Amino acid sequence: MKILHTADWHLGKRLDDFSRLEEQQAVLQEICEIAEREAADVVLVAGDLFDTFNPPTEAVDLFYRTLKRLTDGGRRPVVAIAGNHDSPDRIEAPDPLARECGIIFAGYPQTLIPPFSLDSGLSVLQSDEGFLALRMPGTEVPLRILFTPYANEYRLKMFLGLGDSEEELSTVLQERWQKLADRYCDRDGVNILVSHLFMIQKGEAFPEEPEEEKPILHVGGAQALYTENIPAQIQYTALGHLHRMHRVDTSPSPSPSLSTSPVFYSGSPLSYSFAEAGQQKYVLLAEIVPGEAASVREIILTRARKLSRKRATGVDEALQWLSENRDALVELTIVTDTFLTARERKMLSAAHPAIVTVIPEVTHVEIAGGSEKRAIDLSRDMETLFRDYFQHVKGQEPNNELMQLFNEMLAEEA
Ligand SMILES: [Mn+2]
Repeated sequence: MKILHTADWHLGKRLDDFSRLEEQQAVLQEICEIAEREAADVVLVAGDLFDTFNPPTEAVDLFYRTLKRLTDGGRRPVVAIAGNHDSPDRIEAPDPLARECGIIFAGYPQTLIPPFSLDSGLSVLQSDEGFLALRMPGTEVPLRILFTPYANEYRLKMFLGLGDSEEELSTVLQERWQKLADRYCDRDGVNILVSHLFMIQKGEAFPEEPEEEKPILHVGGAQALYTENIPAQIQYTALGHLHRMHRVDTSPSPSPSLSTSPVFYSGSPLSYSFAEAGQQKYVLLAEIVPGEAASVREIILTRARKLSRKRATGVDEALQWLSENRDALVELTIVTDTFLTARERKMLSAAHPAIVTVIPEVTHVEIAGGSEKRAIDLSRDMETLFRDYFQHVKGQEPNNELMQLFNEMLAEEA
């Protein structure tokens, strides 16, 4: 059985003033082509489908068209769960219609998928809160999916019937998963877990989260979930949330039957912040047969733009680099001994279509002290800064007439 694992599409997300819609269209088309080329049997989208609770129309449009194409006329089921950026109700709203196409949405950890079957041969064999068993056309092997969409700690504990209990979330989720696995996951089928959570291998350091993903730490920081919480029956764990593709663990629960049971974040299909600059993006293809270890292939995505962080010394070096990297979205730091002039800023933006941010890193050459550099203290008042600047550029103090003029302009500006 071939399982295509992707996550963190964040449809509708922009980078400051720059729309990413065209890139999102291109990279989702790429994912569709991969599913078709590899003849994937099922597609998992592990949360953060949209970037906001109320995504723009064009993002919603792209989302449904992509899922519809992925289903291949109802033959290839798509299972999509909510992440912390998604509205669980919105995700589940089109469910009755989506099921007709072979798309299964889960917004909550306690979501119960009603059993159904399609003419294509796809059917939901069994269903429980946070669990479903699927039969795909052309195979007798059932696919069992434990699913846990994102929920904050409070909602998760309410669902698990814990109220305000102090009990560790990891312990109670483990018990919940184990109960489902013991009830439904034997060696006659393929057994997987899909979730949008912050999970690490016990004893490992916390990986860096993208800035905007920080809030979820309350499910992961004090209340870390560990790969050892995953039941031994599970052959593959498909995670969403962290935007860097990586294997969290190879063999979390030593199982007598499985030599390995990989746990992966697929990562996002596009770099969404400059913290992800230079990252390669992927989808994952897990191939699994009952009772055996999954093998996982990392497939590179190529159609989104690169995010580049460049630190240049001086405007000339920056211009040179920009001309050689025209396809990237750029965060540019310029080390300069004075402020950037309006003309220089103009030259920079004329040299490249997608400079998202320019950060001048101003050093200052003391005329008297020779070539020694020091940073300018920007907290000083405007008049002092101007005197300093004038002194630097002209090598002399501004006269009183000039200072008067400057103060007049400053007053008018205020
Ligand atoms: Mn997330």
